[in-house]
Amino acid sequence: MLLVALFLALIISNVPPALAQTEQGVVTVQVLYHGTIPPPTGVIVTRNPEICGTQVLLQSLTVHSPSGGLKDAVVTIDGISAPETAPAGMAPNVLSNSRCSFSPHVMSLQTGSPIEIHNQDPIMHNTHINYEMRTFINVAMVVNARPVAKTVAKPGLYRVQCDVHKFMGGYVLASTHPYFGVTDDHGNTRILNVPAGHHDISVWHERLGQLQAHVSVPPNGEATATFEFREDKTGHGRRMDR
Ligand SMILES: [Cu+2]
Repeated sequence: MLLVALFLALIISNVPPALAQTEQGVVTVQVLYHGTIPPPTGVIVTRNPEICGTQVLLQSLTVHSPSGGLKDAVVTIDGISAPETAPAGMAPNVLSNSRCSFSPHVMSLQTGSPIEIHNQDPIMHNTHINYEMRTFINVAMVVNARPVAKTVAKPGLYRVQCDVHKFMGGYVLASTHPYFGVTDDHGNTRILNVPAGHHDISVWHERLGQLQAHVSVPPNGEATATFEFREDKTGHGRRMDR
């Protein structure tokens, strides 16, 4: 009996220790725009002006004053894999038709999780999302419609439009991993639980394009990155050809 116990103990001691939890840190990012802000484009509303208003002002650059913080830029760690321990069930990413616009205007999500389309307006919208020039989903959202969900399988850029109100637009950027963020009103975002080490990092903006940079994430620490888009097309960080 003692021998058996010893034998078992030997086997157990030969089992390699469980893989150590990868050390992680935080990446804090600020995205700035330096330059003049073009005037918004005015669009006369012909469908549902009673709800949407008679005119809509479209502005693709939302810049905080005086900091220059750029809203709705998507920051993504590049060349990184999703953690092996995937979360159990991915939360839906709610895309609302709200006051004749898409909320949020720009969304980032991880592949494998659903986009869940809602209609909060007392009028019909028709949400039409394209991926690489093809329809990903095209759905009429009547008044009080139940949410419609579809899982995003492929990474990349999805263009969101409404077929009823052509001025409504939005974007979804899908990554194969959870290391991304969308900048807030001040141009800030934080990416949590990033594996420690050196990473390429990029930012995408619907009008200004992409910039790349590099960060070194310390274990249990914080790395910061600042991206600067400039009107003259030079940028802090390497501008990628598009
Ligand atoms: Cu609409």
